[in-house]
Parts: sequence; structure tokens; C-alpha cells
Amino acid sequence: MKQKMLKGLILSCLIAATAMQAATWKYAMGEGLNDPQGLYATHFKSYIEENSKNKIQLYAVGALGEETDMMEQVQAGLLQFLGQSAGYMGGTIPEMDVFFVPYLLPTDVKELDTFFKNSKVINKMLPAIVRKHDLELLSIYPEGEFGTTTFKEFHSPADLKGMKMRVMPGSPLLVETWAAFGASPVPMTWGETIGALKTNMIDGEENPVIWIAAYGLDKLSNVLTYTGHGHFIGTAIANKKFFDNLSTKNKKLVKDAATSAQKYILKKAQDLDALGLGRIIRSNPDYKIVTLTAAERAPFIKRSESVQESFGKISSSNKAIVDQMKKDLAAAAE
Ligand code: 6CS
Repeated sequence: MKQKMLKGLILSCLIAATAMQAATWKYAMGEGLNDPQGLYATHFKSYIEENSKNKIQLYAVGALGEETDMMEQVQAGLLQFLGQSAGYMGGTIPEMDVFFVPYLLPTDVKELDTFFKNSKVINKMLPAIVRKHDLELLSIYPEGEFGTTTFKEFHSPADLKGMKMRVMPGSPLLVETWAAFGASPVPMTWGETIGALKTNMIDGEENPVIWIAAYGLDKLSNVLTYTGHGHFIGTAIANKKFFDNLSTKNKKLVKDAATSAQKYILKKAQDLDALGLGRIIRSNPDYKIVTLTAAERAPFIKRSESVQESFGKISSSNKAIVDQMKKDLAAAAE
């Protein structure tokens, strides 16, 4: 009898110990489950659940409010993980705006891929900076080259004069970029953008083509222009206190899940970019798609120099980031 009781006691302790180890973590994002951030999060969730007893609860955009609300929620520890568009982060973490220095990132996909895999800025410097904001940076990845959708064609800064160009609301650099390009930038959350296009409150916006196709932005414009000035950047971040308090085993699990999801999304985002463009061309054959020529890009590139300079002037940390970024990009170009 005693032996039976002992066995029962040991078994219940084991079950309790295992249950204590297993947790359910909340993961919100600024996109839907079929968009790049959702695909990254789903891959991350599968990795965690296949390699531990922990569970991930996913919240697609809108479930817990606008993308602008989520950063505070993850900093406060209400969420453990967040998929956040970098365009919503620069106001809180100025160094994160480096990705929006116009004409800094390459348009060549292979170079971009090599940069995101090996960059010291991405893998060392930004994680250290982000930790100062109660966050643990897990991944940064491109979601596709920016395509600019407008009602009227533009080929020069003069063509942009008076054009109200919507930009993501958390990036002072995006405002500066489109002002330097000659337009009138309008910071606005995604939730207001469709309505603003329908009521002509804005004349244009920029997004990767996978997003333009998914949310019908080609139907709310007459032309898509590739200026070559940059890429839409997605991130995965965790609450720092939550991450620091994880067991060594769970810390490694989270890092390995992020590495696996990053590898997956770097390739997947390239396929989605091609898919998005194909979908637009097929479903909207009369839609105009313009790629600015090198001669047409030249005045925009010239104007972007002042934006790059002002980014570096914000702080010595910003200067160090943009200087290292150029070294990392040169290494990726070799
Ligand atoms: O334009 C925006 O604000 C939205 N675009 C993308 C590609 N992801 C989420 C973001 O809120």
C-alpha cells in the first residue's frame, strides 16, 4: 500500500513539475496570419510547440488594437512577443529608423539577404540598443521592396509637389524622406489609410507589393512606382524581463525558434514579393507599373543625402549605427 502511495506521490510531483515548465505565451503582430509577420509568427509557434511543452497564442492585427498600441503592451509585459513593423518603432527607438535612410539598402535581393544574415548592426548593435527599451530583439527581416501607389504618375521631385504621401506613423525618417523627395508626408496608422485613400485625404502611400495586392491598394490608385529607395522591414521582439527570466533551456529555445523563422521568412518574403506583383498584374491588367530609370532616380538619390546626414546627427549612437550599416552593406556587396 505504502509503495503505491509513494508511486502516486512521485507521479503527481512529476506532472506538477512538467506543468510548471509548460507555459502559454502571447504573440501579437501588426499583420494578418497570411502576411509575412503572420507567416514568421506561425513558423516560430510551430518550432516552440514542436520542441517544448510551451504554447504560443497568436493575435493577428486588430485583435488587440492597432499596431501603434502593441509596443506599449509588450514593453509592459502584457504580451510576451510582438511582430512589429520597423516603421512604427523609430519614434521610440531612433536607431531603428536606420532602415528607412533612403537609398541605403540595396535593391539586389541576394545582397539584401547576405546583409540581413551577417550584419553587425542587425546581429549585435541593435539588439544591445533595443534592450535599453525593455525589449529583446529576436529578428529583423525585409518584407519586400517599397512600391509607391499614387493616383498620378511621378518621375521627378517636381511631380510630387503638393502630393499628400501617407507614411507609417512611427518613423520620423519616413516623414523626412518624402519631404526631401518633394511630397507632403502624412504620418497615419494603417487602420486610417484605406479610408483616407477613398476620401482623397491622401494621394498615395508606400508598401511592399504583397501588402498592396493583399489589401487592394492597386484598386485605390492608378500607378505603382518602384523608386528603389527602400524596403518594408518587419521585426520580432520579446518583453525583456520575460526573456531574461526564462530558463537557459527556454532562452535557447526562443533564440533557435527565431533563427529558424528568420531563415524561413528571408526566403518566403522573396517568393511573396513576386507573388504579390503577379497577382496585381493578373487581376488588374490595366494598372500602370513604373520603375524609375537611373536618370530619374538621380535627383531623389541626391536629396536622400541630407536625410542620411540628419539621421547621423540625431545622436552618436545613430551615427555609429549608420556608419557600421554602410560597412555591413559594403561587405554584403562583395
Ligand atoms: O502600411 C502599414 O502600416 C502596414 N504595412 C505592412 C506591410 N504591414 C503592417 C503595417 O501596419
